[in-house]
Amino acid sequence: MGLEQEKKMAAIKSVALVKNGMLVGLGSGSTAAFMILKLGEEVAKGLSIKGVPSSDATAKLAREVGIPLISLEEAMKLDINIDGADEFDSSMQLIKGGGGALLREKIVAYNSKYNVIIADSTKEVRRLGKFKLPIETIPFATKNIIGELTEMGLKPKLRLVKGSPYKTDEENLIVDLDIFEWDDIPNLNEMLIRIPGIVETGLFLDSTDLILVGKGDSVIKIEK
Ligand code: DER
Repeated sequence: MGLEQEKKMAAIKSVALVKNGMLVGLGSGSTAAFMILKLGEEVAKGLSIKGVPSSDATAKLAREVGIPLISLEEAMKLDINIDGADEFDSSMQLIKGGGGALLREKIVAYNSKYNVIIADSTKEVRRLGKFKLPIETIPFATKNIIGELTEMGLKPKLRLVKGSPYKTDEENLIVDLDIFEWDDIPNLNEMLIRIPGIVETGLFLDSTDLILVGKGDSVIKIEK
């Protein structure tokens, strides 16, 4: 099966976990988009849920398929959150943020009782960091942050789109880091978060309850 099919199978499997009356976190990215399309079909057949989108792009797609949306503050606590990932390892640690939505994604995940990741088989890695780690930075501090992280050997690169700095839904800037040589990931995360101006990192540590991975023509379950 191709990667698109793997994404789709994992997405469809995740929707089976969504029950009537649930408040659902809606992730961002191409795999999450398959989940939203399937969820829209179920809503059209009578599934009664409310969704909290983790990005403006996800909110747009969810509206197009008829998923009723509420704000995070209206929901307060979500029953389930379904999102994609850029990488995951055997201890279910993730790198996310390839789509630039890491801040709201992490906020939604934090406020969810149960977190499900859906992915194709290329996302499973033995060691995090082949995918560059995105961090979200306040523009006022971005240049200084890049300077400091350069000195630390993290090879920071400001994310550009068509030659201009990529702007997140919160109007912040994304910097991508090379962390492959870094052994102590939790320590790296703590250190990054302490730097003023770094709003959040794409390291999602100990926040995932279930990973559904499309592999060939089946879906593998990885859980705590
Ligand atoms: O930004 C993210 O973390 C998204 O979930 C995304 O990068 C996942 O990638 P996908 O488009 O392959 O699902």
